[in-house]
Amino acid sequence: MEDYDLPRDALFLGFDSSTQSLKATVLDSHLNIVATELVHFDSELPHYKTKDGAFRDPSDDGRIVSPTIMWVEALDLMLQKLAKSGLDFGKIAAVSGSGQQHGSVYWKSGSSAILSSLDATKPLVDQFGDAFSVKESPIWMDSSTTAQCREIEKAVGGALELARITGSRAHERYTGPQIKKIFQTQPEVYHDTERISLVSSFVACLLIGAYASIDETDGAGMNLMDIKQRAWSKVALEATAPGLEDKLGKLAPAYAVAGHIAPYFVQRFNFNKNCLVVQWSGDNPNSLAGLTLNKPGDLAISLGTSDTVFGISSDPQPRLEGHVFPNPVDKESYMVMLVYKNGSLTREDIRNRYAEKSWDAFNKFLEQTPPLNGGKIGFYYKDHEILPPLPVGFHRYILDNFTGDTLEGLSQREVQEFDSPAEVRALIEGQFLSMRAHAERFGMPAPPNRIIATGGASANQRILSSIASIFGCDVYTVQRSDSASLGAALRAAHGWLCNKKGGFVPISGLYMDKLEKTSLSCRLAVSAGNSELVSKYTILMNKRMEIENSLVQKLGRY
Ligand code: ADP
Ligand code: XUL
Repeated sequence: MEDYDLPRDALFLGFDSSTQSLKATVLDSHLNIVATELVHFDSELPHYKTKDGAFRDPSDDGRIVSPTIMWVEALDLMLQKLAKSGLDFGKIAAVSGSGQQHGSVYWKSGSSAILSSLDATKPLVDQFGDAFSVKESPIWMDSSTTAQCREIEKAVGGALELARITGSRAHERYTGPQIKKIFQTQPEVYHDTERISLVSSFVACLLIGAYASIDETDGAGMNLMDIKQRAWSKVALEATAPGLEDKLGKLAPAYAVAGHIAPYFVQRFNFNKNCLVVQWSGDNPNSLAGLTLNKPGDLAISLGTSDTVFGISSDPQPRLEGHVFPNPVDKESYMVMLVYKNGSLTREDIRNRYAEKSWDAFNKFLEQTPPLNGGKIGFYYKDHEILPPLPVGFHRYILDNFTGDTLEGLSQREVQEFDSPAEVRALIEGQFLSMRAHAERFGMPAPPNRIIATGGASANQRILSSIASIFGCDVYTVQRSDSASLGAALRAAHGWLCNKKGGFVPISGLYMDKLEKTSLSCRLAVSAGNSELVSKYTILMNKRMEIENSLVQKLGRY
């Protein structure tokens, strides 16, 4: 048997540069967590005045950005915090990371010189003030590029053709449409940009002191990469902006080494000069790694700022809905995913409006109300939704005489409001009925073999119970809800091992036969709901989809 052991004293560091915070997880060579840390943008870097890590531009509908330099200062602060906690940086054999997907960073011409000559006596934030041609990075929540999406789809031969090539039809938040908007609205800024990074590859640039590649998994979130070839698609590049390939640089597999840690970190924090920086990737792909998802029947549900559902597939069929990415820890298989913009922030909004701003009150309402909510159905879009593509707005319906036994003859009435407990249940049931319906339509397993839940809201047992009842399967959780930074630390170890072996090795070699003894193990949180209730939810789900389809016809954005 191959020797997949990691050096006994070695540590592996994983970051997650997410929407609301920067997180870190450190694993030892037995894959046990030895340190975690978090920098919350709004509260710990208040001078940027972000709300939930971003700015919503009141003058430009759907424009949502984050100050790029805030992510740099967050790294300064994170490293200080880790140093204070006593972490011995000298033992870190490899670092990797995760970034919110799709967000982009625009390096001004000449900035590679800044990266390669960092002054270890100064914080990073003091050295990158003038490095970006666009100071506010568009992030995944942005929905201001509908026109560019339609133009790109038209130029490549239609939405389905673009999905077939790149894994997704054009989506507003995807990086290609974002780049096209910058090229069209600020051509001089586009021309003064020497490199475009994703949030993930951006932080890797800081760590290696040079431009890091975009990895082949997060690269699939741009509408620019051919997912089968794992190379930039000429037709998609041409449909987006001129001279783009040079600005993107080369792609690299997620398990490849981006470079050695820059001397800056060796001098300032005593990193070992041989410490490897493994390619960074997107947050959902890193979660896939951290949850050790490797069976086609398993699904993961991530309840972070966005809600996502994802699984693996060996023969994915890209469609108008959903996304296909190469699996970041496997050379053959793919990751399939659906994404909702109205995740945790919308749950917080409903909690604040109807449940005294408290999760306890929110959960009490879930306890007090019956499953199926007496036929009360809600659609809650605090932000423009991705799935379905509906604009901001709340819509509520009551199904008269709903028993859950038949769809036949059910009619709905639109109402202005429910009582507070019913609002909370309508939100939660609505979110997961929609997720189940779209997952089934996308060809994900129904029912799944099991669901592994992660992300901030997976700490809420009541929400997990609703998921188990609606999907009709067991729900598991992992030891910590930040599976993206955990996955990044695991990928750091994987990249380190691939480098040592001189080529790709299966990641399962790292934890095979010992998963239970590592921090990667998961536990049963809620058992599957009873089958009678599951079939009633199926009726409610089908009715909900009927109403959703008519809302999309009336108000839909595509
Ligand atoms: P991201 O990584 O996208 O920044 P996280 O995975 O850290 O987000 O999740 C943050 C969210 O978790 C918060 O916005 C909050 O609403 C949610 N959250 C935390 N605890 C609970 C809870 N007990 N019930 C429901 N949601 C929760
Ligand atoms: C994925 C997506 C979000 C972001 C932020 O397509 O837009 O899940 O990755 O978490």
